[in-house]
Amino acid sequence: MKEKIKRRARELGIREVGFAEYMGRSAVVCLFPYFSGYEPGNLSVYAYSLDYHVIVRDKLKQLGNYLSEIGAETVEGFVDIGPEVDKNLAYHAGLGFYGRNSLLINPRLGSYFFIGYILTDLKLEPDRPMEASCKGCGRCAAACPGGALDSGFNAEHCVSAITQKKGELTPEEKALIKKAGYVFGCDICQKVCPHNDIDFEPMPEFTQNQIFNLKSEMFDGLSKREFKEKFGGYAFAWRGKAVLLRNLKILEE
Ligand code: B12
Ligand code: SF4
Ligand code: SF4
Repeated sequence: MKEKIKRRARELGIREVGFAEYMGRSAVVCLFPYFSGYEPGNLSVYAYSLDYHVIVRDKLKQLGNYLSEIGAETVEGFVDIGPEVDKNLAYHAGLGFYGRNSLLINPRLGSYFFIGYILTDLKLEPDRPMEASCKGCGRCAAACPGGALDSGFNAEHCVSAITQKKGELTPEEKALIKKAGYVFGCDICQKVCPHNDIDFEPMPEFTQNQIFNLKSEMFDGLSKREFKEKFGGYAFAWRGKAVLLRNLKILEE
């Protein structure tokens, strides 16, 4: 049955699938590679395409339909807001190992992928965690502008987290955004990682409708409704216009 599920997943463009156990249910865990190259601009690569939540959920729905066809009574798909930490489940499903940069790394894909999973009542033998491990070169920690990887992972010093924070930022936080040069997200600890020195095809869905660079004038004068209509389909819009304009002001000063 696992092979049948993997075959259907491949037909849907999902090449990396693993199986784990979660609270008495089976988890079908899938990786969604999104790296389409670095483009000049102030967005991190994961924010170039239309919102990954929508793309991943749609793929999981299609795979879930197949699970129902082969006898599943319960099928629930999750990305980002499920009951388990996504990386943890993918790790236990044998899909990768933890990098010092705190991300999950897959030997064939590096770290530029999203994780989504389906919880189901189908009885599927769990896979085992991978033996491989991060090269431990320390380049990610050395390159991190906020020192967020000096000891474990400290989200308070992570530029990706700061760009997504609402409200007024401290002078230190503003300086970090300026130093890193990102208006949304941050790729620095992935850019320097040797595990990402590989070639692979991203899923085509992540290469369409891309935006690489934001400017204040794109949002100035837009009402909330207009902003939502124009940019609501992108992950960078989820914290709203004010957060983006605040970050852009820091970068454009
Ligand atoms: C909140 C969040 C963030 C916050 C982090 C807050 C925090 N405190 O961790 C911020 C905004 C900083 C963030 C940034 C990014 N994120 Co994020 N984020 C999430 C989210 C939604 C939840 C993470 C969470 O709550 N963790 C809670 C803590 C407790 O979990 P944890 O730190 O991972 O540790 C647990 C396990 O992983 C495990 N564990 C940790 N280390 C180790 C080591 C070993 C050896 C073992 C066995 C276990 C283990 O034990 C812990 C307890 O369960 C996840 C999706 C999800 N629901 O899981 C995406 C997710 C982790 N993010 C993702 C991405 C892509 C990013 C960015 C690259 C985006 C960007 N370009 O800016 C950056 C990377 C920053 C970095 N260096 O990690 C992807 C990662 C894919 C991957 N290859 O790993 C995820 C999985 C989203 C997805 N569905 O694909 N993120
Ligand atoms: S995403 Fe950027 S700020 Fe966050 S840990 Fe990686 S390099 Fe540091
Ligand atoms: S940069 Fe080096 S230490 Fe950091 S995650 Fe990659 S291999 Fe591991």
